Amino acid sequence: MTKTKRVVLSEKELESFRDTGYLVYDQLLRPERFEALKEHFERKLSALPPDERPEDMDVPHFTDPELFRWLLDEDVLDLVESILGPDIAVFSSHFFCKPAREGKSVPWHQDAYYWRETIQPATEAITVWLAIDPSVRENGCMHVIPGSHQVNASRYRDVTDPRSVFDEELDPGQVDTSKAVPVELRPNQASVHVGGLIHGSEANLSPLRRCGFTMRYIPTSVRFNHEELGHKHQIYLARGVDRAGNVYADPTKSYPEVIKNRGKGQSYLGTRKPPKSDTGR
Ligand SMILES: O=C(O)CCC(=O)C(=O)O
Repeated sequence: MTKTKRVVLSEKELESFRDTGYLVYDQLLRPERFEALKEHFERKLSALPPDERPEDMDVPHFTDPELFRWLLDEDVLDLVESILGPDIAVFSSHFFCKPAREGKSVPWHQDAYYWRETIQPATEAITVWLAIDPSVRENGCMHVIPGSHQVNASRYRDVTDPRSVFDEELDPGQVDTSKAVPVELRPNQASVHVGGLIHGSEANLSPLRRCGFTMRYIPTSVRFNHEELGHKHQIYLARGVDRAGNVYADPTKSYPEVIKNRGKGQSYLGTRKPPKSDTGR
């Protein structure tokens, strides 16, 4: 049995993460585990029904428990633990795969805005964005606005661009694009960003596919709205103990009814209540 390597971010790296709202991490998975994830993804992509977009492979873990091999990978959880502390839940996952030449864009947004009715406080969620393909400017890598999680931005509008993955975006007056930084990643490099960080990505018009696997986590002190949304979403205890009276699903089980209840495509969970102050930041 191979010994787990313990990933601990230095105090300097954590300080920079707290200031900027994101970081880049090298070689997240052991090479054989990364290869296994890639192969698993390629199989899923080949089996995708023709009327489903590869950018919209959201919450695949609800019907594919094998994905917990990576969502609960010890090295990934060590990285997450060094940011969130010892009590961690898997909140969500998503393959954002932009096909070559016709890949969709992701509008400027803060994840916490979309999740405001699902978890509270949503700003405490983090996303580990693991590059499956090279992710560079040319093929629509993610861009972030460093430090934007610390400023108040909560005005959104409907998206009209049919090539957009999401249907709501930050009002352009709230995004200082002159400060945007491209997050270019090699396969098996990952970025981590906080729920309040402003980020987005352009359409992929290049000949190179761009796929990332997002693994999303919360400290278990964050409250999941199981009462209202448990039929459309589930969370999973990953490490430590519950701190908020949450209900957790079983990672060995498949939950096809959850997918069915969400409906097709990028469905917002909840009733689109206006953001509370803690989610709009
Ligand atoms: O993959 C992208 O371009 C955007 C991903 C994203 O919005 C996210 O991980 O929250």
